[in-house]
Amino acid sequence: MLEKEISSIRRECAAAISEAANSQKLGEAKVRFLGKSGALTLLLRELKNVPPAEKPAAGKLLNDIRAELEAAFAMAEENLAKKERELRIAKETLDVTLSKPYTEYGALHPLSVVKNDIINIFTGMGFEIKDGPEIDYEYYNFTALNIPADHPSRDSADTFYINDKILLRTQTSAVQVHVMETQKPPIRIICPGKVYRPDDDATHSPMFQQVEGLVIDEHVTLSDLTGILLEFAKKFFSQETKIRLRPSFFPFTEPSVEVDLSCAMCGGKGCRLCKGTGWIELLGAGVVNPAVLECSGIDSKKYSGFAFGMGVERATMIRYGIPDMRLLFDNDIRILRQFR
Ligand code: 2NM
Repeated sequence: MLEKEISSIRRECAAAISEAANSQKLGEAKVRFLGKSGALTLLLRELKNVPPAEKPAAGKLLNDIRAELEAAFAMAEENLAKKERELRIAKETLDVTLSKPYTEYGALHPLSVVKNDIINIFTGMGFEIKDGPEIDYEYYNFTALNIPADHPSRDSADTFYINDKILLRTQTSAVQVHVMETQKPPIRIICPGKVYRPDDDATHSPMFQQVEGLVIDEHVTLSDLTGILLEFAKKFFSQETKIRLRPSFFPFTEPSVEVDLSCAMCGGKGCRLCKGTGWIELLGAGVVNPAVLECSGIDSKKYSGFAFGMGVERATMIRYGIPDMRLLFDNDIRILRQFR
């Protein structure tokens, strides 16, 4: 009796499996035979009506057929899944010759381009990049640079103070003091970075970027400075660029100079960019004041140095003829697109 039912379930199940055209149909068939109220489950419930003597054999028979059916379903599931996967792959096509959807490319901000250019020119001449804290002691920003206690640049109208002794650096030369304190000459470094001053108009921003350079070794002179800056000017603007040094004053250099570049836009004839003079001021520089060297423990009888500083925003405005610094910080997409 039991054997007959089992063999008919086995037959029906085999038929159902071979008829199942897809995974879903197969799943439904599995429920019909092995589910909570499936044919085999119902048969298992009949076990309680079997005479005790026949129970062990009947139980084994039912367990065997259950295992057999489960295995049959598992194999069929695997076969169907494989067939369906192959079918899907065969149907899928990828036309690699189709043009892709329009992509808007990003680009470096002009300030980053210019800063990188400046850095690359100087590292190409053997300068090392150094950075330091944007919040620093007034000692590093002023005192160690020979800037007197009553100097106007120390006023709270020209410097952001955190407290009496701590401020937002106004120049990256503060970093150079840290280097001079801890490193023996020869020193050949540039210090790119953000600096802060309470100015805000078409040519000043409360945050701007500087690149300052410092070379200290034996027998370093103003001629070395001139040569390095001429080379920089040619690489940054064009091979035709000339430089001009005018006397100036900084507490940290002696002598001090302002460095002008011949106007690349008009070739020196005079135009809007150079305001008719043929020259554009880009840098401050000079021979490092011996007092600055001594203050950081460098023997000024043995060593001398030169230093220079320039604003990245100003260099960017000059290179691209940008009339207002705020255009570089507004991030108006119509401006930025022009630098892609
Ligand atoms: C400038 C102009 C002139 C300068 C001086 C030093 C140091 F640390 F050696 F004293 N660093 N940078 C310097 C000199 C910076 O920027 C307009």
